[in-house]
Parts: sequence; C-alpha cells; structure tokens
Amino acid sequence: MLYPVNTSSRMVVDLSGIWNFALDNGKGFTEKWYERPLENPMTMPVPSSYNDLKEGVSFRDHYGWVFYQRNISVPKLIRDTQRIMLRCDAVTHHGIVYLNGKELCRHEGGFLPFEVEIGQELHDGDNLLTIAVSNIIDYSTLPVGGESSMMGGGSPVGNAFKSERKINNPNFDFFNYCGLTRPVRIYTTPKAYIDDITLKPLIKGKDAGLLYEIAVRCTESEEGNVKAPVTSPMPDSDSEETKKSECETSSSKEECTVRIYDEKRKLVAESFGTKGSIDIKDVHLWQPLNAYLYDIEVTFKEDVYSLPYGFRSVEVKGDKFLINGRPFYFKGYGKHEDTFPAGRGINIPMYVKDVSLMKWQGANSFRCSHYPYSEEMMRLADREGLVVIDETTAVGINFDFGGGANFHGKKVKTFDKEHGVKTFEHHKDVIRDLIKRDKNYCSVVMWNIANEPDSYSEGAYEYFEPLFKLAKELDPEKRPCTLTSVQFAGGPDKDISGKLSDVICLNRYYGWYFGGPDLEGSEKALRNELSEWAKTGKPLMFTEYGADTVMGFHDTTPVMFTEEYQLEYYKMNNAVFDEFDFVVGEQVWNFADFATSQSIMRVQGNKKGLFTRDRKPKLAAHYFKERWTKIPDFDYKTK
Ligand code: GCB
Repeated sequence: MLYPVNTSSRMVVDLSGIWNFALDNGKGFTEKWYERPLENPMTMPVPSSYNDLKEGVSFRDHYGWVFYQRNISVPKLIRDTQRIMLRCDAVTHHGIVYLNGKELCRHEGGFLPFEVEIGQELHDGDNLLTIAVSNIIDYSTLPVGGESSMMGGGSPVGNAFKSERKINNPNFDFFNYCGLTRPVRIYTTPKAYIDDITLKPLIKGKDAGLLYEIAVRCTESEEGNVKAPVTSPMPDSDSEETKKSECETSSSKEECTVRIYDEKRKLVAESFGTKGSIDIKDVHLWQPLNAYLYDIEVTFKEDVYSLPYGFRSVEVKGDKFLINGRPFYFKGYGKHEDTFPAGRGINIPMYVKDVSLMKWQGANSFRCSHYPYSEEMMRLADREGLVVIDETTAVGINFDFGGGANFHGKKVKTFDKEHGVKTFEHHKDVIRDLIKRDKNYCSVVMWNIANEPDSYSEGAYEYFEPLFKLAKELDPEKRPCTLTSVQFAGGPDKDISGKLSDVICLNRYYGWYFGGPDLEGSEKALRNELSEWAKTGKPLMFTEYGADTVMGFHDTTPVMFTEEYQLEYYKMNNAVFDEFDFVVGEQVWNFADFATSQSIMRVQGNKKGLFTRDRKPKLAAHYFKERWTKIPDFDYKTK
C-alpha cells in the first residue's frame, strides 16, 4: 500500500487539527450522531490518542465507542477530474467512516492504514465527516483483551475480582491508548493510477538488480462513470472485487515507466512496463547507520509516484544474521509509541529525538514492539540507517499471563477450540496488511509474527506454522521471520519458535522476574538456557531484557528498582551474551519508560526504560553508550 505523497499528479490534504469529539453514552448509534453535527462537542486534536487529553478516570478509561467529526470540502474542479481517497493511517482499534451520514467503510485493527474512495459522495460546500472509533479488545482482537487483569499479580484474589463497570482488560503491558492516532488525509490521483509498487533488490557484488512489479488500475467504467468505492475490508489486490476494476491493457503497460535516480538526482537506470528488472552498476548500498536512498520514480499515464528506496541484502546463514553479506550485531531496543500527552499518537519531533538518542548511544536497531509503527517512523528509519524488526499487533495470545488465572480465576487454554483465542483469521489479515504496507522499507530486516505468544502449548504449532508460511509467501524479499519468545516457554524442546523462527528471539528477565535480586544465580540460569539453544544451530538474539528502575532511586548496595541495580543487571546479562558467538544481538527492554494499565506491578507505568518517559538518561544509559560505541555493527565475535 502506497504512502500518500505529493507529486506532479497527486495532491495530499492533511486533515490534522482540532476536530469535534464525543464519548458515546450508549446512544451514539441509535440516535445516529454521524448524521448531524455533534451536540456540545469537546475539542480533540487529530492525530493523537484522546485518553490523556481530558481529565478524569471515566474519560481516560472510557470503554467503547467515541465519535470524531469535522467538515471537509474539495473543489469541484478536482472532484470532476480526479480520484479522491480518504486515508486513515491508524484508527485504534476499530473504525467506521461516515460521510454526510452515509457509512463508507469499516476497519478492524488499530495500527495499519485503510482507505476509501470518497469522490462520488462529495458535494459542493461542507461535507460532514464522522469517524466512530472503538477501543474494545477481547479474545478475537489483536492485541488481545482478557476478562480480568493480567497484572493481578498472579494472585488468585486479584484475578478473580470482577469490576462492576465495563472496562478493557488488556492482555498486554501497555496502556490501551486509542483514537485517531495517526494522520487522516485526503489524497488525489488521476483516474488511471499507480495502485502499488513491489520491489525486490538483488545484490550482485558491486552491482545490483531490482525486480519490480507495478499494479495499475483505473476507476472509470467503460461508460466513463466512476466505479463504486471499495469498501471494507481493505481492498485486497487478489480479490475478485478489485480485479474487476483493473483496466490494465497491453497499451497501459507501455505507458508505465520506472526510473531510478541517485541522491544527486542523476538518472541511473530506466525501464518500461509494469513488470521487469533493472540493473544498476556500482550500486551505492544502504548500510546500517550509513543510509543511501535512491528515488524510484514510477509513471503510469498521467500518474507519477516517487518512492525512496535502499538497496541491501538480508540473509540468515548458519548461526549468523547477514546484512549485505556481513555478520551483523543488533544493538538497540524494544520501544513503544508512547509520549505524553499524545499517548500512542504520532509525535514526529520525538521520533527525531529518539533516533538522535539511539545514535548517541551507538545503537543500530529497534523493534516495533508491539504493533506496526507509523509510516513516518518507518521512513525515518530508512533515512537514518536504523535496522528494524517489524512486528504485528499479535500481543497477548497467551492465557498463561498473570499466573494463568486471568479469567476470574478459571484457567483457559490459549488454543482451546471453544474457549481459546479467536484471532487466527484476523492475524492473517494483519500479516497481509503489514507486509503490504512495509514490504519496500529497506530498514525492515525481519518480521515478528507475535510477541510472547503461548508457543509451548497444544495447538501452538498448528496456529503459527501457517502464519509463518503466509508471511514468507507474501514478502517479495522472503525476509527472516520470528516470534519473540516468553521466558516461561522453556527451552528449544518445548518452544515451537525453535522450529519456526529463523532467528531465535528471546524475551528474558533473568535477575528480574526470574531470580531477581539474585544476580549470581540468575547468571547461571541464563548461561544454562543459552547452552541449550546453542544446539539448534540458529542465530539467537535478545529482544527483551530489563529491570524496572525508578529514576532517582539510588543505593550503595544495588537493590531492585535503583539505578545501580539496573546497571548491575545489564552488566551481568551482557557478560553472559558475550560468551556465546551465536548471540547476534541485544535489544534492551525498554528504550524509555512508558504508560501501562494500573496495577500493583506498575509504578505509574513501566519503568524499565534506559531513558525516562521524557527522555532523560538513567545510569545504565551511559553504560550502554560506552558498551555499544565499542561493539562494531559488523563482525562482532566473528574473529
Ligand atoms: C514482556 C513483554 C513486554 C512487557 C515486559 C515487562 O515480556 O513483552 O510487553 O512490558 O515484559 O516489562 O514486563
């Protein structure tokens, strides 16, 4: 799916600003609030999560639907001649779009874009745009919601408590921020347009090849009328519905051109047709922390689209992870899109600051834990040379959290046919849409199919094997796939990630949840576990390890929650990692402190950041700066 850009044939209108807003009081749909201006609306910025922007617990923890509204208008000249799309980058978690009271589309899942054609619905003057958004999570959604708090401390008492008011019970450890969290935009294309671009780099020594496939379409029927809008679910390029609207002919193929420009805007290669390959002599590779982006410019009839693109290769070979043919060592973080007061809302200045802090520390990578990040962040990663592990929204597919009693004390098996998760079909859609959106980012080197699922119980292999297969099928580059494995999954004998993952990714808390504060004992246990995984012959990296640390807590004896303990914790873990050559990376948990649901396990949020929520370094941040600036990006431990 193409990111909306301005080109000589396309116009983007950003609808960011203050919208009208109302919490549903249970009557929003019966009274059809979307048909007329909201009564006594609140003000609400778009894009942003709404939760922290007004006061009071009933607002912050509102359960259910909210309504966003504003007027839009598009000049007649454009309506008459162009295809007009409304694109929502992220509506968390479910959205219904209405224009002038008419439902145009619905979308499930809060972290991937969807769009709908609106040209035929627009009239002169103001048009009333309403987006209804729901934050409800349950066993069928990703991320997953439970029936009671996963953070009941594992105590049967805490978990058995049933709140009288309706609330969401995230089966994951981050605040359930919701709303129109990323931009809502109108964009135009000519009626015959470039619908998608799929690229695959082939690095051949000094030179490179580029396999490309351009999907082109046309909105006009034979009579010249604009076709009906594509409605929910998101247009799928393989569906019969969208195939019907294709107007590709052999002549249209001739009208498609692909040009590659270098960073000095010099034309380096050119090709014609919607499918083919292009050779590039003396290619300038995209390297971690040393980015180089070509501009791939596609034209089809009148339409022009321009895409920044880096050439690099990714491969797992033996127990190494190769980028551009060389063993790469991941240094970095699991992150969150989490800032105050925007919540999960896009925060471009903070993205730039975060990248600056990463580089200050000598990091080279991050993981999009636990959902796809904004396209602005992905484009920034491409541009700044950061290596990214891209993740689906599949977090919480594990009913063993909280001691396995997060259903008011009753134990439910994750993959139980009757009572277990109902996420499989949606999980497939998320993988499909994620790869559709992110397939051309050179920063993305691996897909994470799920975070800490129940990867050790009956039914896990049957659930996950087809998903790994699907990701491989859909990705033109066939990037490595993984799942980040939870500590209680056990070793390679029990945990199906030993079989399925190309790179073993461990989330481990030796010295915190497991063994804390006994760092000596934890060290032994960690070493023992690594010796087991070494037998798989696969590369392994740590995608989470960390200790809650409240900024400003100090002690001469490193006790838990102090900055000194975090430091000792990391020194112990890192020393063990360094003993094993097949450990190809370390990503700490977490880059920064972040908001979570309230519980006895969290002190105003999760405090495992190397940085505070407002990005001030803790002691351990300085230690990592020293360590990572000494560890090379390539060939660490290989000589
Ligand atoms: C994990 C989860 C992450 C939590 C973290 C923690 O294993 O993947 O979402 O925030 O542990 O701090 O407990």
